[in-house]
Amino acid sequence: MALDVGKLLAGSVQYPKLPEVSPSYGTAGFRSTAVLLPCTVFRCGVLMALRAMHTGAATGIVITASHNPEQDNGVKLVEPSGHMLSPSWEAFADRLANAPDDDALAELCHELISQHSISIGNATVMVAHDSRPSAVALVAAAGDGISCVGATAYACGLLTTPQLHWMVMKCNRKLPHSKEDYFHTLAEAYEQLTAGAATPDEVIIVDCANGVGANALQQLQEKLGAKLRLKLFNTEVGVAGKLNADCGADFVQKERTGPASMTLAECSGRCASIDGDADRLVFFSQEGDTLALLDGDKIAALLALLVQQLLKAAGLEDVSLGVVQTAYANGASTQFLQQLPHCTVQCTPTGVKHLHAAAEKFDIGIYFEANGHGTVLIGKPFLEKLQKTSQAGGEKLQEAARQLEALATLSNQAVGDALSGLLMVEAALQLLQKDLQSWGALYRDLPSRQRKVSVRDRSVVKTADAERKAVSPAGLQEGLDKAAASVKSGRVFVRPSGTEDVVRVYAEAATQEDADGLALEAARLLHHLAGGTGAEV
Ligand code: NG1
Ligand code: ZN
Repeated sequence: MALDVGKLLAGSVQYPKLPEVSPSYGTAGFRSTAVLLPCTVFRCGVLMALRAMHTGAATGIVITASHNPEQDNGVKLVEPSGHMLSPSWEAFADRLANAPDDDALAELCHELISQHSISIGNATVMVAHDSRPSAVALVAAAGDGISCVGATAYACGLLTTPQLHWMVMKCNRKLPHSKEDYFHTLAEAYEQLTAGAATPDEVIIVDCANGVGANALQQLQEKLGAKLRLKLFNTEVGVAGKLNADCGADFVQKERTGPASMTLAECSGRCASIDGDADRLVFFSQEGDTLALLDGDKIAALLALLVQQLLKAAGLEDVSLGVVQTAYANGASTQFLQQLPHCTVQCTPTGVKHLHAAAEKFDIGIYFEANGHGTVLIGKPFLEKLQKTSQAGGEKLQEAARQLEALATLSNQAVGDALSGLLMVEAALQLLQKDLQSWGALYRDLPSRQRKVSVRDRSVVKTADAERKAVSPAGLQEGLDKAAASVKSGRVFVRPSGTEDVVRVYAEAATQEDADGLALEAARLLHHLAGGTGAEV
């Protein structure tokens, strides 16, 4: 069938492109103030419908701006595999979002259809949203985009981002994929993985960022029963002004403090914090004046130990195990992981699409960003090997193989997932017999400092070597090298953000004072060489 241009134009005219808005597909899709988004989201609906027709499988859209403030919104695009939109389509997503008018949009659709020989026909796009008030209008915009090219929008309602990714993946594998199936699968896998270990006495305190994760964790708790007890904080979902406000994983990780609404006593328990769409997770515990933070790096280290223990018990030490990080990983975590036997450590650019792709190359790939976004990927060839072990080996071997299988089910194979991560961490603590203190003591973080620097045009900053080196503007890297060499264990890099109009600076050193000084020097170099506006944000 051919594209019904009349229908496309009739839809498109309701979502005019504002000339002053130039959307850009960033680190994780499009994101901006919600009022500027209807046109972009409508066009994403069109794109994902065509992607579904091209692949012959369901795709997905999540309306969310994650940890950003409530007035922002955004759109995350989901492949039939459950992963994020294929990078090969990102440039096209940009062009589509920036088409100046309806005719230009129709022309681009024709170009995409002919370039990929897409046959217009039945297709499904699954659409979910987080708890932002702007979701209603944007879900409608996505639905209109999907239907005006002849596909069906399947409204999945209020979900966490990873839940929708999981549902798309399972749907296309023709496996049970309802919201209920998600909770059931996670709870059952957790039970299998921890069978035989003592149920923890401690209640896990979870800061839910006043976001959709609060609802999801409540449902998960119902399935878990007495196996794991959660006490939820910041659960005011949909209450104006509350989402991510002084709480949530991003706040805790960046501010190094517990959520404002929680008392010191509450923060001194076994605490976890998730973000507004529940794809990031960090743990923390107040110890006197300081907050012990167990971030994505620490989670990766803990899960690497768990995987190694299970592999050893199953007699499967010859498998390839990789841990994938970004340049933001604390240098102490990289060192810790590098000294683990049979473990390869790799660094990729920021953004889970890069980490995920690298992790997939290992039999078992663990990936985490320092901010707590990540998962454990366990590939099919490995699972097949495992099944043979289960059948052939003795009782102990079989038990470990079953646990590895349970871990493969528990870890979200589509994308980083705070709920799945929470259960993986709890299982790991039980099976490795650790508490938050001994987990935290695996290694000591090097002091670090992050800054955001406002420049006239952040695209003048270009990087290489997984963002660890600045190749432009000229002289910047030389300046950074000189500054880093002047302090003990100094490391510093800068990169343009993919979600905000800033250049990010990361510095670490043996002392906090030196890390702060290094970050300040990098900001000074940026002002000087990249046209800083003087604003430090
Ligand atoms: P940008 O703004 O490109 O640094 C941030 C996070 C990413 C990722 C994305 C998507 C940092 C330093 N960067 O990207 O890790 O989570 O947002 O949400 O945390
Ligand atoms: Zn998020």
